Amino acid sequence: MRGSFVGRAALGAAICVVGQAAFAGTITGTAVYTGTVPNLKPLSVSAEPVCAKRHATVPNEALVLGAGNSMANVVVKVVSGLPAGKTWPAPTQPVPMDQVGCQYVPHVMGIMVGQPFKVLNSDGILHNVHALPKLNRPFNMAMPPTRKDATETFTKAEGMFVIKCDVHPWMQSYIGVFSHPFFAVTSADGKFTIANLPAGTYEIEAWHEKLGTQKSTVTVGASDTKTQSFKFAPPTK
Ligand SMILES: [Cu+2]
Repeated sequence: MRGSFVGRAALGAAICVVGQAAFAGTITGTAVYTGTVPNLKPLSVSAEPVCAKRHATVPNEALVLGAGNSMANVVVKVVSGLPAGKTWPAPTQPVPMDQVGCQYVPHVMGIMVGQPFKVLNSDGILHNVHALPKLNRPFNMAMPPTRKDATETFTKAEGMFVIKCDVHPWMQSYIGVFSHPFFAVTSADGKFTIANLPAGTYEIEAWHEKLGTQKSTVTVGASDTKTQSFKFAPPTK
């Protein structure tokens, strides 16, 4: 009988540990575009013969929509409400950004302070990766054809900033640097999920490169999933 009691106690402890991870708060939602869909012209890559062989143009990613006008490339992040003084270690797994057919892939990224940012050059041609942060140290890195990858890190949390190529002016991406892991970038389905939040009230912000930012306040309990969606449209004049 004693053995069985110990066994049950151990099982209870195990469930408790699993419970802490599995039942933390989650904020999920969708970013949707509600304005008139603009006719964005593709961008010519004819200035770069190697890329032009692959494709004459690349999509203009200023607004990337999915079914029902769900929005890709929206960054949703927690801006306040996290426990004061708590820190989160940076993942050792890099955030990659490739240069493919004279286009940055992905177009929008989030990364943690100290996490490796790995820039790849699948094109095998000269690119120049020019990051333009205001708080972090800007870098301007030539990637000749022989340089297949390069790694940088960012030392300070900072809102979204531009990375561009000085050789191919149509190449542009955006990255934000976070001191915590509570952020997400939407794919074309517009969906985001921020998981493992301690119970609390959070201010969250959704950002889009052309349509600005929106804020919302969401309260989650220790085992809650709350839905908060964002609608974007151009300002009416
Ligand atoms: Cu380039």
